Amino acid sequence: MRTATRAPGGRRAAGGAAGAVRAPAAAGAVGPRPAAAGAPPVANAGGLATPAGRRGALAASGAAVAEAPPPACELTDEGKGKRVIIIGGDGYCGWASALHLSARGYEVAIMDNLSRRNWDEQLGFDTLTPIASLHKRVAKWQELTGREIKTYVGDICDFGFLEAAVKEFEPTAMVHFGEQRSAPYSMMDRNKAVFTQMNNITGTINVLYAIKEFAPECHLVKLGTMGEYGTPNIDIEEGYLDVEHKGRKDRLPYPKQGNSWYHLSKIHDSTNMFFTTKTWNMKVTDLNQGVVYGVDTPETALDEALVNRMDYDSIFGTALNRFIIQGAVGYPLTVYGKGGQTRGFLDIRDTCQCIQIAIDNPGPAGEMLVFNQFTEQFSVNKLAGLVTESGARLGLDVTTKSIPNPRREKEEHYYNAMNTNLKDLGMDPILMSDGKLDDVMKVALKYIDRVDMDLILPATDWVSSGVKQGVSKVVS
Ligand code: NAD
Ligand code: USQ
Repeated sequence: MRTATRAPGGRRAAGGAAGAVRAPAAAGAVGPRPAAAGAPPVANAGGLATPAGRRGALAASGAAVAEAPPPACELTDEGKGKRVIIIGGDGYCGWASALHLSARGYEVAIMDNLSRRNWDEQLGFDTLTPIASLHKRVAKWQELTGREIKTYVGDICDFGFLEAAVKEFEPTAMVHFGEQRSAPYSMMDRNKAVFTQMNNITGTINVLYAIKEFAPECHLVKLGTMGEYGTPNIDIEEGYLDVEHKGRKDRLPYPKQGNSWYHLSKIHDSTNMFFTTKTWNMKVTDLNQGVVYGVDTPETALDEALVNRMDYDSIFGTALNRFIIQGAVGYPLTVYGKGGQTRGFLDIRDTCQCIQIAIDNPGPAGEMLVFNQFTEQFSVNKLAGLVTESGARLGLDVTTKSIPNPRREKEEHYYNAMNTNLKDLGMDPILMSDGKLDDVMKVALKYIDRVDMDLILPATDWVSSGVKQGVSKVVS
């Protein structure tokens, strides 16, 4: 049931029935604003700008950026009766998805060992946005919406922990985001390569056993990645390829060519799930997701305590979010090498939409579904161009600089990936080419004072990193 009635006083009282919740007025916002369409561009100071300098320059130029109005968050009951464990629910995609599902009436539990916060601590990184603790986040969500999100804090590599949680919560679906997901992190040294593969592959095998033993009807929705396919010189299909060889035909898993220990861990997961789906007659959907960008969803924008993470460092920051923050702060966009690297991208709000669609559409038991989860594909150069245009609309002068590529990857290549499965099930994409990047840029500007410029340059080289633990600076 969908309702759009505004709750009394603009906020929902506890109770969790359907309705709408609105964010309070953007009090306490930091950073430059409101905007000035057509305001003069701010000079870039040779790319050596500091956040404070940028803020000053913005103020002096008269360019000011209004925050986007917070969208209304609707509460509905459409997921009623479905019980979903979100593994990795304290992370970027998991947190947004947990709130999206809770707002729609799914009963949600978050399972997370908080390791991601710990890795940031170890490396001296911080998200651009100041994220609250998991416990504060879910308490605030319940206060605003009346909807409870249960938490299980623990490691899915610990089977005893996983078993107890699955037996208690009795999920009808598990969404598995809970992995070490950075390619550069996995390439930093041997320890991190081994850790990434152990964490990701062991965790997924444990989840498969937990479902088989304690929740055999549960549908596993697992996050894979478009990078599993690599960059072949033929079209990328959705999971499977029809092959004719020496007069015989078969439909085979699409060939995989990962380009980091991380991407390879995802390939191993896919192979393991393909095996158990057939062997144990399971319901499994593998989502090969592209690079995600953006920060706010209607749910996370409700309150500062619900804000999602937004990484811009060279290890966990992904290309587009990094470019947006670099553009906001006045740092030249760091295009690696020739910039012809082409990938699939999607807005964080579309990640949420896709997860809901995947949960609601399990395939037949014994047949692993594979969906390519991205909405648009762009080269890195094209992304830099889109961020430059967005900056110009906000009165910011954004420049780009090609820097030596720390990765070993094709910098010019054919790329044409299919993505019709989710659209056929009703996915309605939010396209960045519609000027939607401006809202993300405004979030970056709001938190501009938190940017640590030392985190921007790449720190992991695919070839020179080795057994010795540490970071090899490739650019000084
Ligand atoms: P993230 O690092 O923000 O979140 C991952 C979460 O999983 C973290 O909160 C972490 O603490 C938790 N976690 C990791 N190992 C765990 C374990 N053993 N037990 C329990 N919890 C564990 O990552 P994200 O960006 O939200 O990505 C989520 C998933 O989506 C990952 O599997 C990633 O590979 C995939 N993906 C992400 C992107 C992207 O652009 N962010 C793109 C494609 C695919
Ligand atoms: N790149 C730049 N400049 C930068 C950062 C990246 O040119 O400052 C380039 C990279 O060289 C690469 C491309 O942008 O060619 C994408 O890099 P990325 O860091 O955005 O993405 P990647 O390392 O592939 O990993 C991210 C997520 C990962 C997810 C993957 C989806 O961290 O969890 O699986 O995107 S995909 O790329 O489709 O495999």
